Amino acid sequence: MFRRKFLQTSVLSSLGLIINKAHANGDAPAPTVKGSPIVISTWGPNVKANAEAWTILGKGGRALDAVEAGVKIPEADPADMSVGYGGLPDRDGRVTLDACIMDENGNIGSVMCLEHIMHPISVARLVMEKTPHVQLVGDGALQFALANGFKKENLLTPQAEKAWRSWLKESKYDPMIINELLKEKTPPSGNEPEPMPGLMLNHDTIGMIAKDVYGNVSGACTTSGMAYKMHGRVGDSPIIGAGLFVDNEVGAATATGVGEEVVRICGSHTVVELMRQGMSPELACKKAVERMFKIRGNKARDLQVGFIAVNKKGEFGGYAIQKGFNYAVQSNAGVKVYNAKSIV
Ligand code: SD4
Repeated sequence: MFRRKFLQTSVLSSLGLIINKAHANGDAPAPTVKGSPIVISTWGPNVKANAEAWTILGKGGRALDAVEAGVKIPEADPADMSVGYGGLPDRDGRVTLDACIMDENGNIGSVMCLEHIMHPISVARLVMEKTPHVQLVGDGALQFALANGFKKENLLTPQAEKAWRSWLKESKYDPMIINELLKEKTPPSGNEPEPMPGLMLNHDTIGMIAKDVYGNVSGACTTSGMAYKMHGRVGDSPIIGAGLFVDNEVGAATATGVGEEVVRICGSHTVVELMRQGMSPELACKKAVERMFKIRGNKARDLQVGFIAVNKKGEFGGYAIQKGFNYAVQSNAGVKVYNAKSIV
């Protein structure tokens, strides 16, 4: 009896200590919506994707189904030039897509460098559910998609082709490229985030994490990757642990921005593990960003990476290297776009 009580007390007090430490580091506790499902996506304009996810979550549906349905919205949207159909191509003019998905049971699936398929997230889910593998790339991923009834389509829109042709004139790869076309993109009315500085506009990957009414957490991440990348380049987005990570005991995290930097620190896994140690979602995201600076020094200063995270209590937060990163949240409390704090 005494031993059990002692163990309980010491576990609780060490938890308390960790939480106090987190707050001492200047992190404000995130708002909580207890018992409510919640969905969070990178970038303000993804309120539309959240709304689709909410049609499932709000009716008591599974987080996994919600995140898949949600990210299919930007995948099919030709105006979203960083995801799916309409995504900016690689330097050879090929639209190559990356996506991954993870559920509450640790099931995972991903596709990398997949061409001609509008919904890579659904192919990733099939990899998870129908194969003995967790990742398929390039032609193998395409063959798998076609064998499972997906349609082969041209994903290069005239607008994306025009942008690529004008980039070809100088052919200078810059992960922080200021793309005139993306600059014109407008956020949906009624939920306008602060204007996003042009610098950040090549980073529009959707990472979506959700907790359903049962308290289960899942996530999805999908992108056309960095514009004008080398053919075959894969970033963080389809890599479990980098672009996305879910642990149903703790919560979930996802990333956007220069994928090379996220992969280097196993970003989303790092955020989830920091939450496991007792940090709030925002502080965990901040510590992951700080780790990038520790490793990369000033090289990280000119790049953009943003993380978002949610824990099992439904607390959420985000943090980025640069100003201008925002994220969209939907729960029973409503729809809101938050501007993330940043290190620079
Ligand atoms: C990548 N993280 O491929 C992605 C890029 C991104 O909008 O966020 N683009 O590195």
